[in-house]
Amino acid sequence: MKFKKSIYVIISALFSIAFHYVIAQTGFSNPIIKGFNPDPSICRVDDDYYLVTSSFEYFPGLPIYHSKDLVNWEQIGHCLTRDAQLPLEKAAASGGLFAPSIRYHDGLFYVICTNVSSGGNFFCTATDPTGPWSDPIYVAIESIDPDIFWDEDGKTYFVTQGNEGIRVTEIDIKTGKVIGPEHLVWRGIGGRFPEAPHLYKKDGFYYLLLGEGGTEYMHSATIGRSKNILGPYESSPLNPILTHANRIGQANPIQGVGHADLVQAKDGSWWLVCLGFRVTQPYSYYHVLGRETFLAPVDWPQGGWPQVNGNGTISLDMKTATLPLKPFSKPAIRNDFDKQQLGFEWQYLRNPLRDNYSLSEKKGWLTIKTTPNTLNDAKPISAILRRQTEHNFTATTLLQFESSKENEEAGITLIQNNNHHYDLLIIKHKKQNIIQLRVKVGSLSYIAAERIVQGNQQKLRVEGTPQQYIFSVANPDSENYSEIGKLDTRYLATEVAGGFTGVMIGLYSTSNGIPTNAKVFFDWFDYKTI
Ligand code: 6LW
Repeated sequence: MKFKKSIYVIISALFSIAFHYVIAQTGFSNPIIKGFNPDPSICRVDDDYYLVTSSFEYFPGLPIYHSKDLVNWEQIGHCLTRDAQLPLEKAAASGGLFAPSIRYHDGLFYVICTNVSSGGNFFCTATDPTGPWSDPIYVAIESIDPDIFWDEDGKTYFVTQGNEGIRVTEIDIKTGKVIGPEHLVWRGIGGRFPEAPHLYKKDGFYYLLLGEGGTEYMHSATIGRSKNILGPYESSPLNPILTHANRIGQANPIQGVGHADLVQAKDGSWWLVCLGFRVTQPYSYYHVLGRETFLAPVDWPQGGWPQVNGNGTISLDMKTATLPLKPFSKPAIRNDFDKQQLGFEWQYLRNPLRDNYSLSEKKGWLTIKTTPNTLNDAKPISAILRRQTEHNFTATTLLQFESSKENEEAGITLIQNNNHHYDLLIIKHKKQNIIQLRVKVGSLSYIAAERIVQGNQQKLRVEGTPQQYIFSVANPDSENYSEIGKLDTRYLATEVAGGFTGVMIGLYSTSNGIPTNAKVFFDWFDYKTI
């Protein structure tokens, strides 16, 4: 009997080792969500993971992603899809929605966020993370980076950033009403901008995870713990538990890592999602893709401190065992505009002028009506935009432009914000169609190249490399692209343009200040990454 039992123990141990090395897969690539997707927050419901990132002045707001394995993610919707939920009229570039948090409690999903341009802190709820989400329930606490923590005694706390440190305040979860005093609970380890708080309870301790150092090259994640939710919090001896602002991080192509959230997988393993940015090359100190979402394994022994990926750094090529991988199918390169709605990847700048877009007016084409507002205005414009997700990409569109007026133009733009964009456009001048490559970098604005083209249809193409964007055109039936010009990527970098977003690729039309309501048609849009 004893012998049988030990054979059984040995066989199951062998199975578990085989599972670890054979079934659990080894290695994954970072970032897990590419292009402008900062401030990630994550929650798990059984075998499913949900993640939300910030979206600033873009509409709809707060993309929501789903995964079965933490490595492969698919967007399933947005939290804020109705104008009433997301007023963005007053949102300048990088205004609007700051860092969100996503939580699941008692059968309800919660997204907690701040609209810094209107209304402040709020949370929304949904029974299904694909939506619909409730209207915002506002919470009268001035701050950013809010989270909600449900304590075991039934009390609910709003956890937020504060200039002095992290604050914890009891609220009524039904109404959002503040029902207790604000407590400053921890200042972190002394880095600038203690923010991005998330609170967890484990092994009898409250753990408070922070971002510190600001969201640039000094960024980090730190953690403290306390037996009492209101503190005092003791700093981890491993702090900062994540940063590249040190010697081992100095040559890393990922910089600015910080602003993190923790999640425990069903198998008991712990993981961290965080933001970081890929510089255009090591030591270049320019990034154009915005802050993206990264994943790292966490070792968190019982009663001990969490340790991120061994030494508190992450890499593009992560050599670590993952959960069994469940990839999604890859998105198609071509968007033919033959569906009734645009895909989740498309965004508007501020609340959309809905009458200006149609997918049915000219079948199989996207119709965009011009507005007087231009790409230089911090206003709603006539454009659909998607993230640049890799340094190396090709974006191409076929456009039909039938304007007879000199104030009307349409084209493809690479836009970091309304003061920093490169536009490849078609415009009428002396009855001729002219292609222009236009630069807007702060107070500098000029036409870098121009050329007369024949006919009303043109293919416009942008190729991206880490250092340059290459702009070219071709006739509708030709694959023979002719180069219009090259521009440096660095002048669209966050280090030049400022702000919290990343480069977006847009299809747009404008009537340059004069209300004319012309129409421009886009047949398809190809986006290919290399
Ligand atoms: C966000 C703050 C931050 O609210 O940047 O990286 C701000 N961290 O936590 C905007 O994303």
